[in-house]
Amino acid sequence: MEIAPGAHLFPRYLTIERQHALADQCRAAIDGTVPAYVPIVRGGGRMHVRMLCLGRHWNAQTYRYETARSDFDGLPAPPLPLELRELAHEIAEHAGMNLDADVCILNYYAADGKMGLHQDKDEGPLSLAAGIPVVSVSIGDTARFLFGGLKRRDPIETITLESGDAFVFGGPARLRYHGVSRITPDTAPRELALSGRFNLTFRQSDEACRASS
Ligand SMILES: O=C(O)CCC(=O)C(=O)O
Repeated sequence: MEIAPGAHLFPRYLTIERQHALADQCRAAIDGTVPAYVPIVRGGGRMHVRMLCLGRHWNAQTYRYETARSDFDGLPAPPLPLELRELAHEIAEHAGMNLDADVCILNYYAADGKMGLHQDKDEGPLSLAAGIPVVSVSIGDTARFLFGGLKRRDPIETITLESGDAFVFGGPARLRYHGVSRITPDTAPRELALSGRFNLTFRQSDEACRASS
């Protein structure tokens, strides 16, 4: 389903079995040896999610990618598992785009989780100029996803993201503002035994663009 040029929604892209496996993997990751944490952004505000970056770490103070979490505990970002890179590639292909992700930002939203309107623009000039997409996968509780335009004040569309949905924004949609205004507790499929929501966004940084060129 094309939401706008370059923005594609794939409702229930993942079967319940794949959602289950991914939910287990996310749960283990956020409470693993390099656990998810609540980032504090440059202005001093605490984010309303627990975040774990795989592959490369997004530093919430500098807004740059790095190998270790220098804004928090100095631990190295855990590797991005091959099967997750392949999943992101597969979803991007469905949208007619190419993605060789080297980063996955895994966010956990509790009942009061949310994320302000922002652009994903830290992956680097090569990646952004090429319109390489961000691939987003949602697992668990339903989210009210906000999808705006290229300027913060542009009109905003509300999209419901349910468990198993995939959303891709690349090309002319790559820099559109987006965020999450709320999640709806207790809406995750029962089989997942999950309270809250995981969202995984896969990205390709300039490091990966240079490595593949
Ligand atoms: O949780 C979502 O659906 C969006 C996450 C997001 O905007 C981000 O990680 O940049």
